[in-house]
Amino acid sequence: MSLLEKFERYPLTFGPTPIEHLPRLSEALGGSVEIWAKRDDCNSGLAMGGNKLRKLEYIVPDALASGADTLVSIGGVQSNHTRQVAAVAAKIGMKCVVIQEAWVPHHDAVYDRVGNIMLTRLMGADSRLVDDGFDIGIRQSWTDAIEDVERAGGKPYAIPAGASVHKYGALGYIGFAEEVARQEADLGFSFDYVIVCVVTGSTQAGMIVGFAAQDRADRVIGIDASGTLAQTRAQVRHIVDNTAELVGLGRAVREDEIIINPDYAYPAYGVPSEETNAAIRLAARTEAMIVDPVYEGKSMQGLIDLAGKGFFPKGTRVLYAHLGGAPALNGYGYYYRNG
Ligand code: 5PA
Repeated sequence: MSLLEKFERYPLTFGPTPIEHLPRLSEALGGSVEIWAKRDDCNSGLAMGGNKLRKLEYIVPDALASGADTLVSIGGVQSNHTRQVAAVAAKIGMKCVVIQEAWVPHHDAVYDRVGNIMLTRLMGADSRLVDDGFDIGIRQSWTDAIEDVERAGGKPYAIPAGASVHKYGALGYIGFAEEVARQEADLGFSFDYVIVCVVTGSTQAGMIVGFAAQDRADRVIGIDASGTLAQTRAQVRHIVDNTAELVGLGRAVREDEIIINPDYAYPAYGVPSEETNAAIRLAARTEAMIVDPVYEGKSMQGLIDLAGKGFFPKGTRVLYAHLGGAPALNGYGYYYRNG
């Protein structure tokens, strides 16, 4: 039985996302483990999709019921999240204000004009650049924007960074865990590990609660891309506890069921290392699977490094959760000008 039965879902995605085998990447990593990907990057026709749409499916009913006319959210300049909030606002006929903070020390001249932020503006969102640095918590600039909308006579509906500390923010990724179990039944085998990028936390937290119901949450390997491990881990813990309670998991999630590897976030949030860029190129050249320098490139780097170190026993099957994010590549064109 689904943990999500009592929750309303507003469809924003195409439905279950494909799981595909990546034979050339598996071979390039030595051939002793099978690498598969679950393509949440291809989950929707709304502005190129991504993990936030899976989350927002459980938030939109609450936004509609609240009588709001404006979605208000926050992220970095190249935030995928704010792009997806802007997409949802356009789709459901609401206005949208998004605060874009200077989270990343990156100076490509077109950084604030291409990729995610361009799409956000194209969809009619009021995108406001502010100077504050990286932080996954609740921000003054966001609460200011909410008050701004109220002062102008609007009715805001507030969505925190990554939709993560919203009470329904992790439900979508419980759905992911349940979907994987159904797909495994069709495939005739189970995955041994899931690799997922973690920053604001509700993607992995939802997976942890969903897979805890299947007693395999510790097989979800979070790859931190925030560079602020303690805060990200605390936020995942908090979301896991609230969500487990909300859905009636029926038991507490143990500390050893929350796995977050901090080794690939360097040199900083939003800045790819040489190894991140090598991972991006390898995924592109073996499978034409495009990952970004901020999030998925780092979890791909983690997958490659862990496979190389023999972390996954021979013969295991690893499911890489591809959460989207490719539009940000446009803001990093200088790195990839020669491929
Ligand atoms: C993001 C987040 P969580 O924030 O749920 O941990 O997900 C991490 C993540 N992959 C992984 C992609 C492509 C993501 O976009 N993006 C944020 C954004 O503002 O875009 C919330 C940080």
